[in-house]
Amino acid sequence: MNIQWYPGHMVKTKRLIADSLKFIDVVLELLDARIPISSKNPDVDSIIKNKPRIILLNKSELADPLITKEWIAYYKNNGISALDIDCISGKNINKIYPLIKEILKDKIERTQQKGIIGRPIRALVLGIPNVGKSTFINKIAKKSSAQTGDRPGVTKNKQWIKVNKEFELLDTPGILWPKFDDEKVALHLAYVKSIKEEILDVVELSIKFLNEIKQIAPKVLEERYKVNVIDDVYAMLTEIGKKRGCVVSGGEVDLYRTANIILEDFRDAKLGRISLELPMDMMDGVEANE
Ligand SMILES: Nc1nc2c(ncn2[C@@H]2O[C@H](COP(=O)(O)OP(=O)(O)O)[C@@H](O)[C@H]2O)c(=O)[nH]1
Ligand SMILES: [Mg+2]
Repeated sequence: MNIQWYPGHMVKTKRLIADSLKFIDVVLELLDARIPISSKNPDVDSIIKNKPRIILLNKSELADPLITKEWIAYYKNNGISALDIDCISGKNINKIYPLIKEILKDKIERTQQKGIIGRPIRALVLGIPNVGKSTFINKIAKKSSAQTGDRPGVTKNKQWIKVNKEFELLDTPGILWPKFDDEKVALHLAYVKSIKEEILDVVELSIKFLNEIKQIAPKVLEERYKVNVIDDVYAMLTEIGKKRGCVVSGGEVDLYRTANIILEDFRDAKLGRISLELPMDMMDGVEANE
């Protein structure tokens, strides 16, 4: 599988983020709770340097809650503040500001000692496309002020969105391009739809997906699709297609339609809450998952 995506954008993005950093006190780094490794841009640490940062594991209502807990503990053990959130129910969104105040406690005190009052804390939201940056900004600001969708936008003049009297967000989130030299990373990004689908073969993608799920949660496939989990994943895909009535005239199975059903089922958590990456995988990179 050969995936080329967003060529050349990273340089521009890095510059935009670097420009914004001088105006902000804290970075909110959004990751996808199902794939915290693949949804993280490895350059982010060098881009934000030593700016205080909070990791937000978004879409956590789609991820395995026990594994998400492990991730939060993992970050904590590594001295990184992290919260699991979701922008649908708003879980933990109200814990973000108190956490920021805690992290910036010393800085806030110093500012007050200097006699500077009324200066809001300002945050920058960062993350890869589709991780939920715009939705998050809308949710935390409780209004539809940021535009949702995949369109990477660039604003010339900085605009701030008020969350409360003391806390503002830059209205333009920083878009980080995911890195996927590693096929596994590319696949995981495609499963959660953070890579545009049209550049991938959906049938091939679903085969890889079934292969992975077969190993981590075989029961899920048996229960949802009423098929036997077998070594021949292509045969399994065909069987799922038959069971789902994805049959074209002549009795042939429409694999394309079947593949889309399976991937959409995963994305909507109809296969249950599945996390594809564990803190344990950090030891040897995501390859350890295999
Ligand atoms: N299930 C779920 N979907 C979310 C959540 N947050 C955002 N989304 C969806 O993810 C998609 C991408 O969101 P968007 O805010 O446009 O991502 P952006 O590209 O990072 O700005 C949209 O369909 C959102 O509705 C979440 O917590 N849970
Ligand atoms: Mg957006």
